[in-house]
Amino acid sequence: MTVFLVIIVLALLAVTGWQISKIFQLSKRHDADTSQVANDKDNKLHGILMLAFVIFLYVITIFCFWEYGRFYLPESASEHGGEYDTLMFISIALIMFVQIITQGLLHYFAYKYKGKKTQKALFYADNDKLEFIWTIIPVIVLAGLIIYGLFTWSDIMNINEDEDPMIVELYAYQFDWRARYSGEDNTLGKANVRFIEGVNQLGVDESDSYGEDDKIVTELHLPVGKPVLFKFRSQDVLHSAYFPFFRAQMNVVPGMITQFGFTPTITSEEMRESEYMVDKVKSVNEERNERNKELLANGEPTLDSYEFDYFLLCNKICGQAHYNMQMKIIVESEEDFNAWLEEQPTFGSTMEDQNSDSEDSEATESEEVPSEQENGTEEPQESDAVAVVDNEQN
Ligand SMILES: [Cu+2]
Repeated sequence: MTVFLVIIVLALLAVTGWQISKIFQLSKRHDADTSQVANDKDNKLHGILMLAFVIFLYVITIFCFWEYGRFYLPESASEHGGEYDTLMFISIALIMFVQIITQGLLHYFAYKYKGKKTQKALFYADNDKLEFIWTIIPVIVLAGLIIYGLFTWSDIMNINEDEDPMIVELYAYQFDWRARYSGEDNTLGKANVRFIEGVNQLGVDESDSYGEDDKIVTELHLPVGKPVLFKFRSQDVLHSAYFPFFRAQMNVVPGMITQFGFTPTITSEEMRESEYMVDKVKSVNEERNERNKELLANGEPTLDSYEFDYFLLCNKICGQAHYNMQMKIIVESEEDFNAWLEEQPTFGSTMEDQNSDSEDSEATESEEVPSEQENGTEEPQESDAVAVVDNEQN
């Protein structure tokens, strides 16, 4: 209803404006210049407007850098991140330099050579030398940027298998993530969505012995300074694994495995203590405190105070709760990591537990009738909905 009212008000305002402009035209004196051709006065006004516009652009650019520069990400927390940031910085610096000069010249010339009654434009067909210069300079600069970018790209994307990276699967589904560590053998067991059933949420193949020691977790822990190779798998639609603090992103595509590897260099604790993060957390908490005052006044529950953690996010709009798709990442020392991983149950033991549980419940079900299922209270298995998705892999 509000939208409808706003549209009506806007339409009425437009009609009013149009009517007022007509009144102005009618009320003009008869000897006024009604020609559609621009005169010297018009040209001067437009020349000044051209200059004013480029000055406005420069002012707003400087303001944005000044005001919003603090929203840049902090120093990269991965080994390749530095290379990535340098490439980004050089590209942006070059673009900024060229655009500031060319935009300035463009608008200045529009002002300087504005139309005058007494002046006639010079007919200047072409100049081979000039054209050669303004073609060859961008060609050299762009070729340099592209070659530099390609080298950086292959540096980042080519995983050095000699470094013996730790293999971790990241599994995306609507709307969450799971991580699967490959265990002692550093080899992931085969998986396929057709095997999804009960606690086997990722569809790991029970008959594959490599899968037995795999560990499936809801929180991603990484040892600092150790290369990790992620294998991405999607259960349903296209997702995108996005690690902003590690300068990494990879599409997660149903039916295929994509991969990306990096080496984390800054632990969660170190990042929390960095000057950048201390300031950021402080300002977030100040805002939350302000908000809490309002919430308290309204008798609503207040917000917790914020503490920094790395996050893995989904960067593809994959459905209604896409914004909710995030997984905490903890970068820690190798000892802490090993201690944590030690505590996680293996896939083999989880399946054993399920099998013995179901045997128990089968035994009790035959005694106690009716069971939950017959009452229709049990939720349908997720596997029913996804088993049709073909996700062959090895
Ligand atoms: Cu997603």
